[in-house]
Amino acid sequence: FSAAAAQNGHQDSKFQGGESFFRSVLKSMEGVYLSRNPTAKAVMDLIRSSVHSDDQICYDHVTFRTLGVKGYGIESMAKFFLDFGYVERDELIFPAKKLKTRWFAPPNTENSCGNGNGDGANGPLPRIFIAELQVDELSPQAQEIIKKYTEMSGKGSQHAALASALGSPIWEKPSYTDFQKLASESEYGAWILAHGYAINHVAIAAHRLESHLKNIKTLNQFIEDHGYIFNYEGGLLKESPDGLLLQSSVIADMVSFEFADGITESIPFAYIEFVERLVLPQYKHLPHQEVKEYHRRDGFEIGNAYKIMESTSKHQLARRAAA
Ligand code: OOG
Ligand code: NI
Repeated sequence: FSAAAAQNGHQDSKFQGGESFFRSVLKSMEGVYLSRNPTAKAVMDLIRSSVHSDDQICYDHVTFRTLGVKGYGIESMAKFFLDFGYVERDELIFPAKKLKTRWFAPPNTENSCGNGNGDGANGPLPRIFIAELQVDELSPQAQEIIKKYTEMSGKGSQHAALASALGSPIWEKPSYTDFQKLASESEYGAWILAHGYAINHVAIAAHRLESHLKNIKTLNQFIEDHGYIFNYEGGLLKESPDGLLLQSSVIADMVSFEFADGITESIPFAYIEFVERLVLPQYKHLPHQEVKEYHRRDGFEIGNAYKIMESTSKHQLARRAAA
């Protein structure tokens, strides 16, 4: 492994354990995401159908949302990934959203994107981004609602990966009243109450596509031309201060959800994101075919993330209703 990777803060971690099993779990999580979010699936199919036949979609990262109640937070979901060789990386704090997040770098496997090794969950392993709602900072009423559901789940949080792979929250369905009350204070919390450990979004690595769509601006335009509605919070393209991390997202799908008290309502589920990681200035001279993922801008950016997470907000979703 190269010195360049080390300089970039990239740790060389080896995959641990049964890779086929790990990928089966990841594929099940992906299956839940694709089957319940028709827009995410359609956008992926659109990209696949438009690029040349040997092109593949690589996932930049996969995101989960958790509740900051002891035993239910970031660590509950992280455990599965750490057990197979993922490495803990940076924490980001979002005071205005009462959120804390951490991301995890994937271990090395043989798969690289675009060479016939497989795409999606079969491709290069994605970064894992896990958010945690700081429940202690919410009102006593909101805390009470959340704790009612976490408590009824017993030891369920020890099986977060299983819950995600099955698409089944570890607690019983919320009542519409509880969901609404919590949503009025934290839409983020209400989302977790309804969907639990299901994948919140998958981000496609634009820079790993082979066609002209590898430029995120071209990709955004292409998808928008097909009628999909982007999250315009802070503008369509979210750009890190160093200019090297570019992100955008199509707003979440609405799904029909049957609450415990028999009420059925349409609520936001998952969304799809796009990421372009530019080559770091010190590797600008490298010929394109020699550029590896670790030569590119790594990590996440707080300013971008604040805007991306609005992809499930009422405010952004109203834009589709108006379109
Ligand atoms: C997380 C949003 C942040 C990113 O790539 O910065 C994010 C969320 O919606 O919970 O995914
Ligand atoms: Ni993301």
